[in-house]
Amino acid sequence: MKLTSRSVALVPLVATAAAVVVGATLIAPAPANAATTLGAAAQQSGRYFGTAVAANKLSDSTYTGILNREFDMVTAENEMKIDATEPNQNQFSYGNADRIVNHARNQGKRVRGHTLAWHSQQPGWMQNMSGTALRNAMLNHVTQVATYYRGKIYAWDVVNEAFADGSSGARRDSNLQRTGNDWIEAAFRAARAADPGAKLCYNDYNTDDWTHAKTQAVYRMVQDFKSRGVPIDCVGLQSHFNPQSPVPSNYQTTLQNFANLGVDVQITELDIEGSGSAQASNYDRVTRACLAVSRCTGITVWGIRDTDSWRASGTPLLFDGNGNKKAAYNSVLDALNAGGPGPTTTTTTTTTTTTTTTNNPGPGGCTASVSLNQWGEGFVATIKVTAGSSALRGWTVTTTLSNGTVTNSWSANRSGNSGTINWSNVDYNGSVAAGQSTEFGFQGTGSGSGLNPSCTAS
Ligand code: 9MR
Repeated sequence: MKLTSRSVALVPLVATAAAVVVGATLIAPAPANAATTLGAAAQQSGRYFGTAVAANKLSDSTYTGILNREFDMVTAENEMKIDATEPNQNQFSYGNADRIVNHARNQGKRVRGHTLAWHSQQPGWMQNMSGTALRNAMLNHVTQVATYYRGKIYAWDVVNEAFADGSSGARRDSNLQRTGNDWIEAAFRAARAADPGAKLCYNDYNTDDWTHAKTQAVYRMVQDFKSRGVPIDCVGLQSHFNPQSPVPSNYQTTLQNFANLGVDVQITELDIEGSGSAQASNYDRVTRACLAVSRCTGITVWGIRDTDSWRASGTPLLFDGNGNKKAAYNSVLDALNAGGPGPTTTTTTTTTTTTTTTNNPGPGGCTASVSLNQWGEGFVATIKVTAGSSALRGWTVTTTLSNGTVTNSWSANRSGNSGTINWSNVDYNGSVAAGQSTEFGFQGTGSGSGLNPSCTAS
């Protein structure tokens, strides 16, 4: 092509401009106050940077060294799953989960709970259940575990991976799904009742590309929950990426669209297979996408070193097997240091109502109060028993259930399932020091209003 005099004249100008930009990039000093760890860098915009942790690695000093230094949010990789926390029905086991939670909290880190209801990693007894028995067992599990950790969890993955892959946009078939399409919202309601302070998330994978049927289906569910007042606070995008499932070009759009529904968005299990600058650039894109969405509140990577990964052969993490920082680490740190609008601070709203009745024939008396989470067809009630001016050796609580039926209860003996019900302590919660409290709970069908608990000390 013959150059016109005009295009010739432009060439030096463009070249000069490019040289200035390159020169500026090369000499630009690092910001004097750039943070030097992932957690500190994320905190500059009010976000967190977390990792999955395995309890059996807490004795590895390289592992804990990086964990303690770099991350300010922790997810138990397997230890809070149903098979770990309720290996036998109604026998709860928190040893390994507690090891992780205590380690995190002792180090001033927060915890994401993963996960309360899932088709996978169910204990054998649950795999063999169906129908109402399974629904009740699932709700009991949600209630018990969320109650046990009440006050210690920043966000719960209440339900994990409930949608099918592919183009159907349907729910995933599972024993839980076969208990009825409302199992997800029932789980969220039970979680809210058990831990009103935790953010409640729906978590899934292959929900990163805005055009995918699965993404759209999850979006519609969250939209529906928000419109009907089902308690949901956040959506977790697992974001496991590899050459077959790369970071989509519309990833930020997906994050923003979920956020626009009025929920927080969290990247919950990030890993990106690859190496070198290609991997680093993908990590940069994901980090910047979160920073660009004000309600993207944080990022969690699914492990610390490549050798800790569930996909170790894909070297998908930020540290190599020796614990050295990879190029991907530097790109994430730099992106976090570049900042972004802080996440919106949101407060969790709850549908809990509380009434208190006092009755004190015992030595120092006791009080009982009810925290009730009621939805259309059922409820979960948590009763708090508080000792008066002297210690309790035992207690009895009387409730009135005029228009409902108890289907399941925990941490108390009970006399019946409707009408006037007497509840008494079990062996481990009868002794309550003066002024201290213990709790029991139950779920039921129908209405839980008017329970009017009264407490008698013994
Ligand atoms: O990383 C977890 C691995 O150790 C387990 O063997 C596996 C079993 O299902 O679960 C892995 O974690 C998964 C997470 O709980 C949910 N999203 C997918 C994760 C990777 O499989």
